[in-house]
Amino acid sequence: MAVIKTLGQFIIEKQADFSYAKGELSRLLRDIGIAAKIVNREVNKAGLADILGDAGTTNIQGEGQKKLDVFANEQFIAALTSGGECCIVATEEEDHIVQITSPVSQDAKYIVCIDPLDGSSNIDVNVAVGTIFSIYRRKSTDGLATIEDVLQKGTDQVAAGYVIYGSSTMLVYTTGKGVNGFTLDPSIGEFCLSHPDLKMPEDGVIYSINEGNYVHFPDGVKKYLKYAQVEDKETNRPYTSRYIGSMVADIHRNLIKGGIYMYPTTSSSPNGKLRLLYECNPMAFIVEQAGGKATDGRNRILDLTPTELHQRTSIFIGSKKMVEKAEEFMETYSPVA
Ligand code: AHM
Ligand code: MG
Repeated sequence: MAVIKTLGQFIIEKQADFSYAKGELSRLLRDIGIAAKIVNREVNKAGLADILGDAGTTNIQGEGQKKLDVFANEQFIAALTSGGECCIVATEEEDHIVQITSPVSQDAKYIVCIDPLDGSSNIDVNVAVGTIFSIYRRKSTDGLATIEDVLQKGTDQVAAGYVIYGSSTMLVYTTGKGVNGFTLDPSIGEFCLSHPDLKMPEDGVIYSINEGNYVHFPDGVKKYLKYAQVEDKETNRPYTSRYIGSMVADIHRNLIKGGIYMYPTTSSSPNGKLRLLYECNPMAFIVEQAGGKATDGRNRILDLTPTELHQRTSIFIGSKKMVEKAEEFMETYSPVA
């Protein structure tokens, strides 16, 4: 009989990899895993909202029903606050950083950037959504940690991961030593190692982009899309188009099957739509660790310098060869002015 390895067991086994950590990072990852299970429970019940009470209404216990993205945000902040290993949470849901000032947490070593529920517009229609997180070591050595501790480059991440609430729920993470995926077994309530040492195919045939924005795309992207749609047996074209509209789900599929996900600049979002700190950097770290590539069309995502909390960037992420081909088109047809 195959032996099941839970996320908790796996994290403890891997603790030896962190020469600098004394279990804090392991505890932080475990806390995120626990919060993810609670969010999963609520996401699973989302379709019952009309029966149990909609957002903004009052439930039977007299408590207000919360929108799921607000619920997820509170859940992760609560888990990170009570865990004592994190001094700042930077989240998509809050305009400013959340400093955790309790005596145990204010000197904690780690910073967490998180998108608690990405793709939340998909919830109402029972389509996969996700959580994305990124962990940095605090740089400052005294006083309360500040925004400067948060504005670190993607290359400084010590861990990153995502949770996909899909047809099954998975947690995928990296600490810079490869990528491992865990599937939630609802019967025992544990994330179990199901995808050890995930590797992304070097090439693929799937492209994921909101093609409705075509007229607003840079010429490099328009030409790449035409390239993707031309028949050529040798390079398996035309490619297949798949776009869920949940970054986690689109990238997760491409990570396993091979493919490219693009959210370029558009004329209405001249800096791109997706956020560097809690969407692009963590996904870029995971994809690179799996052998893929992530750029803004020209520069490596992980090398970008963040200057503000909710900074946006364009992103081309996925199988190495596909991203390199898209970059070639950007260089030729959308050179830097
Ligand atoms: P959100 O953080 O408001 O949920 O937006 C992020 C999402 C991504 O998950 C997804 O890939 C993208 O936005 C979809 O955007 P669009 O609807 O413009 O295609
Ligand atoms: Mg988001």
